[in-house]
Amino acid sequence: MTLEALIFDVDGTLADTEKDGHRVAFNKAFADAGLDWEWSVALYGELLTVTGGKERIRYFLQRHHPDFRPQEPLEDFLKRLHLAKNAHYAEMLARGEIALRPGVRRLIDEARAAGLRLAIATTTSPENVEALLTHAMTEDAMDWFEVIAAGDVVPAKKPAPDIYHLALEQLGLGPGHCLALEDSRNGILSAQGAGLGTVITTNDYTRDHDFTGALLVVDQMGEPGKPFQVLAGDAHGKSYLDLELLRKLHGGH
Ligand code: XBP
Ligand code: MG
Repeated sequence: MTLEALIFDVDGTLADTEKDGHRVAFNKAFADAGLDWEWSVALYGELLTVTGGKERIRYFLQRHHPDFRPQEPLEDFLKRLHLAKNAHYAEMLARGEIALRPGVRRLIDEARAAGLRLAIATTTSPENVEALLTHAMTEDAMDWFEVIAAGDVVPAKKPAPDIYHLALEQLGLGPGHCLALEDSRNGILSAQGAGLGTVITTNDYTRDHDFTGALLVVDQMGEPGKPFQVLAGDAHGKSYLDLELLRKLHGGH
């Protein structure tokens, strides 16, 4: 089966958005709202087991502030706080504070030049995807991705396969013609649930996750002269992730 499309996760895969992006933005939104909550790097690692910003705040309240009662219905409170967080996140991106991970731009340029189709399957909102792509990739990067499956458009977020099912449906392709690029346990469960072969680039939060069944697990995509570290799988003698390696991984799966 030919490889026709690459489907990218966003947070943690395209950029290290969690520790220095979303986490910091959540804390700013809490401070703005007069809440004395502070999500440390370690606590945020625990909270990341829950995908989705609103869902993450709800989980935090259940576990750490079970007696907290907002002055408005909980759903409205979560929505408002989450919007405030995303406003801070967008501002951070506009200030150029978050860059793409090594090798991402190179791989995407190579895939585009080779005529591969590109898609996104993420838990975060379409607005956050747009902010990241336009500020960290390039101004018209939204046009590079034929399909952007994002946010609350599906009933269940990752690790459910819904968002990948939606991306495949919109691409009009079966999973055998695509590969997913992910960074987390919830991400690989979602991609594999939709029948996709998956390549993992880990980050500080996900290095120890269980990536059983991944085609390859590396610590980054790497660049010529900036090799990745292979954590599991066969890198076919390569030191960075390129199309040739992706095609080999795809062919063997
Ligand atoms: C990662 C997530 C998101 C982000 C925060 O999604 O779980 O919740 O942490 O973004 P993915 P939101 O790895 O699938 O891109 O606050 O917009 O949910
Ligand atoms: Mg991710």
